[in-house]
Amino acid sequence: MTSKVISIVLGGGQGSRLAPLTQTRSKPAVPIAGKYRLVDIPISNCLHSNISRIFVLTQFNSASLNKHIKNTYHFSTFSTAFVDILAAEQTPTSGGWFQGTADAVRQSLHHLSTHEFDYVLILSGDQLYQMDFEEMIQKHMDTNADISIATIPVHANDVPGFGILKTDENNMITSFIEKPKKDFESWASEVSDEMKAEGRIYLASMGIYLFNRKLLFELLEGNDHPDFGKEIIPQAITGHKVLSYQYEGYWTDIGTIPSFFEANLGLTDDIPKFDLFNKNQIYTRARMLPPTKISGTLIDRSIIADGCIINASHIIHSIIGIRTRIGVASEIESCYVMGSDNYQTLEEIALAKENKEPIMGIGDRCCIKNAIIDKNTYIGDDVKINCGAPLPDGDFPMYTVTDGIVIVKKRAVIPSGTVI
Ligand code: ADQ
Ligand code: ADP
Repeated sequence: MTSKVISIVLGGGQGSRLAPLTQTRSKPAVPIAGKYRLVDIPISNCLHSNISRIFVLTQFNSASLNKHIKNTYHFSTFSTAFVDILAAEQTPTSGGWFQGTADAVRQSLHHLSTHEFDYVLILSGDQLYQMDFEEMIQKHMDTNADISIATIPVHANDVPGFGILKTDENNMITSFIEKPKKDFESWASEVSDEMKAEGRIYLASMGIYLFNRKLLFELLEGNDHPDFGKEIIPQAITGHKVLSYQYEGYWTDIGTIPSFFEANLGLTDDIPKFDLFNKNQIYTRARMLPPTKISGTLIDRSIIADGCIINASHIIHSIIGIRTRIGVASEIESCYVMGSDNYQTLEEIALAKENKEPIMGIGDRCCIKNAIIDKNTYIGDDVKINCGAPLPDGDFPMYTVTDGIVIVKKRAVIPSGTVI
């Protein structure tokens, strides 16, 4: 069944809501959970659902995304499996940037048409969830649907951020409205008692679509509608069987800095809503890193990736990414430290110290709270980040503040003694 499916991961527009993490890399390449990249989530869901022909659409192609995909997703020479990146490209018929989600798929159709498939599964690249797409595809086939949309009950507060829909008694979608801002009370749906008790009475589109091949081509060709949510889906409701495939597991958008930060730190909960520790593990690049070395550190509610050298005094409620180095007596609380791409040599460290320059990682006696520290940063000694009064939002050469969260930019150098 899944051998008839090709999957397309929408890897992101210009990624402005995740800036500055997307300043120098495409959104699918943004690191999460200390050792993965965003794109590993939808790809792993596909592979666990036996869907192994995957295109990742992205606005710009960064060296790191190519390198990550090339080093991670290897398949046998005799299989048809692939993970290919399609970056927005100039062709004689199109000018460049993808104008929206539907436009991104439209511009990529010619890459699909040489393959054999009956269904196209379209996924968002910035969501954290574990879902078995085989079940969705089975329901789609059983009900003879033209399109299926994965849906989830949401609270009234969340309605303005989603496509909201209503269904008939057979779960076929009868109406759809994209991101209604007000007067949406009449859009409430019949949901399970459990969802009702949580106040989740509106059915939202998860932005996960399964299309019959022929219909997808028909709906996209011959018009220039840019988005699925705004134009293609609302228009397709009339005249087609559009199934609502309802899901009630954990699912969250990680396309903004606050949601990205919260979802990462949520992984340190006793029983996280998104479980890294189950048999359907998230795939990522297998690196030959040494085990982490820790000395004199109290660690609580934290995840520490491979290859770190940690001498901090406290690490609380934090994620520490690969190859992170943290100096003595430093305190890290509610932080996502992404780590580094390489180690400095002992000679480089000695030279930097001689020149009174910070070395890669976090120095001695630092206090860092509520922060995301991007990769390959150099934070000196006695640096304080977000350890005083709440900070107003702003963008500075070495860091950005968004909703009170400080994001230290990739390769930033923060001199010793700096207070942010
Ligand atoms: P949004 O998530 O707000 O709503 P959108 O910004 O269109 O929709 O993004 C969907 C996915 O496509 C994201 O992964 C995004 O990064 C990616 N994307 C956006 N523009 C792109 C482009 N030009 N090229 C490539 N990828 C691009 C959508 C639906 C709603 C639904 C929510 C669920 O429109 O109806 O409720 O998803 O999150
Ligand atoms: P990311 O931070 O998303 O990993 P990069 O593209 O910076 O993105 O990193 C991928 C790899 O490319 C790393 O091994 C890094 O050392 C290398 N790299 C990144 N930028 C440069 C650069 N300007 N010069 C040399 N190597 C680089």
